[in-house]
Amino acid sequence: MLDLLDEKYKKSSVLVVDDENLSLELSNRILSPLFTVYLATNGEQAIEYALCYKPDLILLDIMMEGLDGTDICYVLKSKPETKNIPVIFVTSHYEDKMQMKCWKAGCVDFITKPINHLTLTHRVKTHIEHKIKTEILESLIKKDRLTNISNRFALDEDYPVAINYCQRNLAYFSLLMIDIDDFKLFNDTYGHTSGDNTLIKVASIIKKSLSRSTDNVYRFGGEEFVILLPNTNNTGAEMLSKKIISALNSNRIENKKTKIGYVTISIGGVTYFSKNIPNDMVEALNVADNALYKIKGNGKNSYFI
Ligand code: GH3
Ligand code: MG
Ligand code: MG
Ligand code: MG
Repeated sequence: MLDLLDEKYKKSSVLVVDDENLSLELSNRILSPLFTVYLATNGEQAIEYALCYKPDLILLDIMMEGLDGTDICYVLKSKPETKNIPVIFVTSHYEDKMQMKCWKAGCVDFITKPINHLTLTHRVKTHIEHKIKTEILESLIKKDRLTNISNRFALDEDYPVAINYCQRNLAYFSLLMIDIDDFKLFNDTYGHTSGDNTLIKVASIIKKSLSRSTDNVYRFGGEEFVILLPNTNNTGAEMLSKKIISALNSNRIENKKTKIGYVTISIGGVTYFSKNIPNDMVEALNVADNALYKIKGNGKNSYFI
């Protein structure tokens, strides 16, 4: 994790927003030896640059023509792309009423003008480090350690987001449950470490078969995976199932004690239309699991949706 922190820290950037060129130049001189620095002189430019460059921190002047600092902060905090970027207000106006307005707008800190070189450097460093650590931790808790794909925690988080769009718009939604066939036999034949390596391979084959950015695969449990497919009807879900099964079959990972002789998977799925998509994921999982059960009893290496 420390390596990752180091790497991200070296690439971090700061957006400085101030309508006075002298202040901008001073901050730029202090920060540019350490970070990539973007400079904006008004609110519109600040929002545009924040959306475009996704800086790791924003230093925001309060008193400006047009949109002032707190207005800008409210806009940034309302957009999903910029809401997690920490904002530090840089100001000479520090009375309580103004301070409260800034905290309410969502800032993480203040720096007073005239700017002190050491305070600016260390406040910025501290907040950037904190932001990067939070991002790393957030991504780690959502990843399965073995296969490096999303885990069940991520599935719980992503399901409501995935179905929301489809429920509101007249869109289909499909969910697939994948289970490796005769995997206990594989472990018994080749050992647990080979089993782990096969899980990694299967996860990667499934992931590579997904073509849309909104499709995602999760490790659900031991040798079980779940795929969420927003905007996908029954035909689409069947096409993808076929694609994954044939991708795995063409890899011919040996599982010699089975009838077919290599590792296969079975897929059970469910498709819903718009308002019919259940808010409770367990409902969809149960239907997919029942479909999977049918395939297991029907010779495996196939799908049923
Ligand atoms: P079926 O075709 O009916 O799915 O049979 P199966 O043997 O795959 O199913 P079962 O549920 O009986 O066994 C699943 C096996 O998956 C049990 C366990 O040995 C293996 N397994 C689960 N998680 C892991 C893991 O993280 N690593 C390894 N190597 N094996 C695992
Ligand atoms: Mg100003
Ligand atoms: Mg299983
Ligand atoms: Mg199995």
